[in-house]
Amino acid sequence: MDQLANSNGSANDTEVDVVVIGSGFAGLYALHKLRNGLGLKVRSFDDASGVGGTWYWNRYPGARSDTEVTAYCYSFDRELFDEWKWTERYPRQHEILGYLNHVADRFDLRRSITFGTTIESAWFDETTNRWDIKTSKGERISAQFVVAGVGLLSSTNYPDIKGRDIFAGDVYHTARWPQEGLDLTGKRVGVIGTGSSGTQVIAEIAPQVGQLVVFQRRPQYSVPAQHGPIPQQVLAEIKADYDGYWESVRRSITAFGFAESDVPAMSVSEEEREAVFEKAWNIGGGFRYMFATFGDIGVDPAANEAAASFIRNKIKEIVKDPKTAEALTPHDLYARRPLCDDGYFATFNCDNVSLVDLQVEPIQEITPKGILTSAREYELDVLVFATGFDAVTGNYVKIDIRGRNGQKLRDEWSEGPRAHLGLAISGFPNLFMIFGPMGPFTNQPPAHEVQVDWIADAIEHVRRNSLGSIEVNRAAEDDWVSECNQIAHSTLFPKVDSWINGANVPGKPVSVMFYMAGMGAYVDRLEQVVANDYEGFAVGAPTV
Ligand code: N01
Repeated sequence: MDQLANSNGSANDTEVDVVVIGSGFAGLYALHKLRNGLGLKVRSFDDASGVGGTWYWNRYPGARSDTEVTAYCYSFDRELFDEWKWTERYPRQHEILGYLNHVADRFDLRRSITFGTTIESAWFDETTNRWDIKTSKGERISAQFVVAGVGLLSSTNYPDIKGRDIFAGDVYHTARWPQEGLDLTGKRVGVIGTGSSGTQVIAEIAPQVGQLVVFQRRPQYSVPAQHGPIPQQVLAEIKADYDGYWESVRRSITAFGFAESDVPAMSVSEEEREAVFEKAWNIGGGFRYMFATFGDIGVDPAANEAAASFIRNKIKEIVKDPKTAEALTPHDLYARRPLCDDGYFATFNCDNVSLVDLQVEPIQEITPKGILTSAREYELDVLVFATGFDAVTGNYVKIDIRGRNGQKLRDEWSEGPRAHLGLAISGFPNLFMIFGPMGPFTNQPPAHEVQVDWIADAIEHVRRNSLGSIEVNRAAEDDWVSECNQIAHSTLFPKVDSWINGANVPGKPVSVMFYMAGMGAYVDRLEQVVANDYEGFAVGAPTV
């Protein structure tokens, strides 16, 4: 093993084949595939002090996957799938982090990862066709390829609310929760934000805290997760046809591992529709509710309204105080990332929980004592920002990435990101992204595997043919960007502001950032590019 360590990526190598950025689901698999699979010399970097990516950072109470775990794991190793025993259908953060640590050990990945180290810059050198990479520790590494698994939802978003620094209590962001945990018993806690993170943390901490004040800007549609053990029958079916199951995940729209519906919502009677929604409500899962009930909730306004109105009625049934129920009820399109929760709406029936509707009383400032809205001051001991992320592009633009002619990625994306197939950028040769902009809008782990496998094949293609570089053509990228735009605008998602289109971060260009034709169509396109000898990509001769 030591010999292997010396030959293909140890922490002292400054000249490597590949630098992988990040050690979450994406980065770990990339390291495994490229180092253990292709035998390349690889070094990985992570600013965290351990593996896990999003599951390393998001340690807030209630944090767990809301994708059923039978599709929220790796598929590349059947033994790994069989040996790891998940306890729940939607595992909690510590269990997923345990799994990723197990993967790091099982495949001997840690020795190639430098933790606690940020990649500060990556500049492409056209004379050598290599990337010159600088780290926060002052190290310089030369790599032929860079593979970025920096996280879609990782760069934290703190809203610019006056006074954050003068609050006398403690301030936390859900995605930077203290490793040692927090004792919130009896405390007066304010939570700003009611997305996936907010709804989870709110429902979880309500029973512990003294008082919980939820500051809500826009209400959310959410359905129950219906936590519980993994149905044994589901596991047995997967194990009986392991390859067939994963192939069906990769050929589906969402890659969530359930059967999606192609029935138009308006093609059935109202009674039937309600029964379908009721059944999905009882089975649980946000993506299931949106994609397994009917095939057109994301595209047809009438279908969307039917799904939305069912949730609105449920909120009215669950929340006892009519004024609170109304404030919690969304009236816009059901076209943000679909949520599921663990008793979120019922939490507002607890005596110690109150809702502040920021549309009625906006926040004016944070004071030393708490939050001052236009109506009053709320005194707090702890303030939690569940305000999400500078999604998709945030972690890329933090790095000083420069491609051909010193072109800065930040400038290239100043009016919104551009990329080909969610994994390559014109003008930035030998740089690959895992789940970069214009990638599929799907469950991530299966998509990571598909992309990493494709990237590994592309790298292998360059090396096998003794080429120096591979780079997407501007024209191919233009076509993909316009296709992504066209597809997205045939759905309802761009009509609602959210992180999906960059609208959650003030000043960020609002733009299409996903390929919304589904995973199956995406896989077809990746295969087509390879079948046509890397159509749309230019390969360059090596430099000597
Ligand atoms: O972030 P969000 P998130 N004043 O952007 C509010 C994944 N994820 O961390 O709705 C007041 O969705 C904002 O208000 P509004 C998942 O993909 C998965 O919750 O924009 N409020 C919103 O309520 C998810 O979609 C899991 O009006 C402000 C909230 O903050 C994605 O990460 C768990 C504000 C942000 O919601 C992001 O989820 C967690 C301001 N100035 C995350 N600025 C699971 O798998 C923002 N807000 C379960």
